[in-house]
Amino acid sequence: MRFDRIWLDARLATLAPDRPGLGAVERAALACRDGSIVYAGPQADLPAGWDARERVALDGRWVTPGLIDCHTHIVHAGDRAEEFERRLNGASYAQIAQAGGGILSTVRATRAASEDALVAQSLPRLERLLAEGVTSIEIKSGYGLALESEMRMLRAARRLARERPVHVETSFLGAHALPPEAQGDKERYIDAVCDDMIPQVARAGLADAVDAFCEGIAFQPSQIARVFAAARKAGLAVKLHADQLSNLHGARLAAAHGALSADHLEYADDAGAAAMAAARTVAVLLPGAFYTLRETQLPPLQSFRRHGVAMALATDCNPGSSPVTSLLLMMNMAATLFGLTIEEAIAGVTREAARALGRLAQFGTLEAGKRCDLAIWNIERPAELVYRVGFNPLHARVWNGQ
Ligand code: DI6
Ligand code: FE
Repeated sequence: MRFDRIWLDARLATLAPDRPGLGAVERAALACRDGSIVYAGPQADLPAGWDARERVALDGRWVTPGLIDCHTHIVHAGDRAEEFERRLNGASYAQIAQAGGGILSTVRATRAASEDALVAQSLPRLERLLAEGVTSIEIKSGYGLALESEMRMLRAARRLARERPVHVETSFLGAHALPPEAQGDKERYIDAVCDDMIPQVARAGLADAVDAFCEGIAFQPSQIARVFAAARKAGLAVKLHADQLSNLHGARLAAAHGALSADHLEYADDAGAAAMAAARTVAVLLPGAFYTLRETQLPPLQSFRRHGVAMALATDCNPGSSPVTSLLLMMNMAATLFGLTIEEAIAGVTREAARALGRLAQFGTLEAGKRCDLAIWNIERPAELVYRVGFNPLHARVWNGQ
């Protein structure tokens, strides 16, 4: 067999679902052809007579699947440092939102930015993620809140995939907040999201999924249900910002609509976890927002484990509640603040993040047939990826075999 490239003398954390723990293989080799993994396993078991155009000796380095950030708002304009100062002086996130700041201040900046400006402002954030071995990223709209500006955000997100070697999944988040011109009429704005925005975004091929924010400061479950029905009609998968600041039974709602994921979930309850397990909806934990908002309510981890809910981890990179561009830091926070194990933290940014995007068949593990997305690390043991704070041990990143 002739490979394009082979990495030799590696230690693999394959994350293969049929193997225990991280699916570790020592003294391993990994080979790729045409951008896909064609072999990942013991070096001694390589098919006889193999040959490769290029050989890379890894001297025992660990290889994980390329990291996946499955929940971000990295496309936006401006920042909210001033709001951060206000929160340090005692204002709450919800108070600032109700006073027309928060998400709406980013909406003003984003509406004023051209597509080029959005790409230019988002690239440095993307580059920080790539420098830590990220090979796939989900990007949401939600700071336009009108057809034209939402589409501009999604086009900017799609362009990032052409500007850098990374896979981008986009989510339309029109139901993120009520724009000022709606003058308080949430029902009418949701009409526009369902009847106008979702069909047009879908027709333009700009979104892979539809997301929404179910919260007192955003939209009610009945309004979210209408958004999800419109998404289904347009052939798009759904996901939900659920139970972040209060329990509106968003976890149950997401599960009832067969959502790929329900995200945040600090206020979700055991019944919500059970419903998610039955619907195979992934729990996406976002410790950056928990930390930034100084939340004290922990997501119901024991319920997720007991019911067998898959758990992913992401940055939620956004200018307000999670100005974070480090997935490694999220792994550390998820372990220290939420109590995730090392295996859960690593699976959460690889296999389970791919599952949360509905892409586990394409990437997220080191198995033959998957896209050859790798992160190669200068570490002695996998726990080091979670243990250090603010240290990046990436040796090399491989995307699509390159
Ligand atoms: N929850 C979040 O954490 C982000 N959006 C959401 O629905 C925050 C967005 C922001 O504050 O700009
Ligand atoms: Fe978010």
